[in-house]
Amino acid sequence: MKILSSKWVVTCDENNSIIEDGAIVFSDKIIDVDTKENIQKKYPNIQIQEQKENSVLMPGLINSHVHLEFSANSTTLKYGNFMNWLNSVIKNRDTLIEKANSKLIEDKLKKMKKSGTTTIGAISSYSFDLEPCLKSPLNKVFFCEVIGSKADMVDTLFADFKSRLKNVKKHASKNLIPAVAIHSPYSVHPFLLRETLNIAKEESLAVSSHFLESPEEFQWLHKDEGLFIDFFKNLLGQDKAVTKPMEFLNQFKGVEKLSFTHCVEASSDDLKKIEELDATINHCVTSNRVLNNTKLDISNLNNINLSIGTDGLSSNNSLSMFDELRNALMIHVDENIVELSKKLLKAATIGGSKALGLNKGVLKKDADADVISFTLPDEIEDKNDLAMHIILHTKFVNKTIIGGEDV
Ligand code: MCF
Ligand code: FE
Repeated sequence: MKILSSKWVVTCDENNSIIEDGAIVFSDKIIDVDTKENIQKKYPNIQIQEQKENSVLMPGLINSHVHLEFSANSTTLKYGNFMNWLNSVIKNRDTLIEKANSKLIEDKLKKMKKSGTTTIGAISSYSFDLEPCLKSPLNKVFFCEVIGSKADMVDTLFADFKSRLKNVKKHASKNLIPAVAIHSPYSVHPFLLRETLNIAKEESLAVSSHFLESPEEFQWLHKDEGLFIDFFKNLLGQDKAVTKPMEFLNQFKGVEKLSFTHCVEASSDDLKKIEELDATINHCVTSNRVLNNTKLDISNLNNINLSIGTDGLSSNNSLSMFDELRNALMIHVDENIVELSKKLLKAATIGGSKALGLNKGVLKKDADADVISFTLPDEIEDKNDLAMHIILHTKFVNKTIIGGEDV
């Protein structure tokens, strides 16, 4: 059992409680959270490790959507328009994937840890990121991706998906959890969609899918029109979308741990359905800005759970969650910055935990003890501004605890 105390303990619980001069007691799970004074009285024989002046303790950040295999990209891919990006991915994919060797991915994972991330939802297209993930102390929900809309390819693609999933299952542990990623409604054949979802439902695996990320995708899925026409005709000999958005969403009924990434072009009916499915929206604000110049209307999500993902370096210049949170603060200009900051910190912790089906992201009795500690540059005038200052000023953490262990 260990005790840490800090000037500020940000719990990220349902009441957004912040404890000034607080402390946490934990082993692999959180045992108690209270003021330092009360903790001292309750556990008089345990030494308290005091954090520095102006320190913050909070749950480790959860990056619910990242493509590590695309980590070699910095200046190669085209931004500004989704079709240009997609064509540039197709052109450069092989070179980029080859460049992203285990060493490079290991290095990115270390940087993610240093910038406050303790858990990732890793979207894996080929399992080339499995080895570095296994070496990293971060918690990984490892999503094996299925992609392919051509009917004559589905058997091969399904077999390949099953063999990747089987291999990930061999390495499953407390901090590596196998899961299923559906690439998107436009790129996955109905057979693959049904069969992979059946596996996920039978085995209670978390599922995540990209959904309605660009205006081009919207036009193609709803009307078989727009810039996707040429792409599908030339590359795949297809003239119609394989699944309509609502048909697609309906397939996910019965999936327990479910998230949809982007959703910037989702209709109000789609959003209603996402809420009914009790699914999360993975919000990737930087990716949406650089690929399409679109943004999710976060004021219009009703009770849909929100989580934050950086997406990959294929659509971001950073895998740091604090960088991503700062971008979100700057992009959502219509929101009150103080309230938005609170909402974003919750999305980056407890929101991500729900998306991935975990028991983390909150400093509360019985939650997993995944904790970060860092210091603010100066004293806080108003406690209500704490979340905002955390987002504005934090780049790196001083301490990372995962499952109760210093890592
Ligand atoms: O989320 C972004 C943009 N939307 C879709 N896909 C990806 C993103 N970043 C990487 N990808 C990957 C995806 O997993 O791109 C590949 C897929 O394997 C090719 S998309 C034709
Ligand atoms: Fe993505």
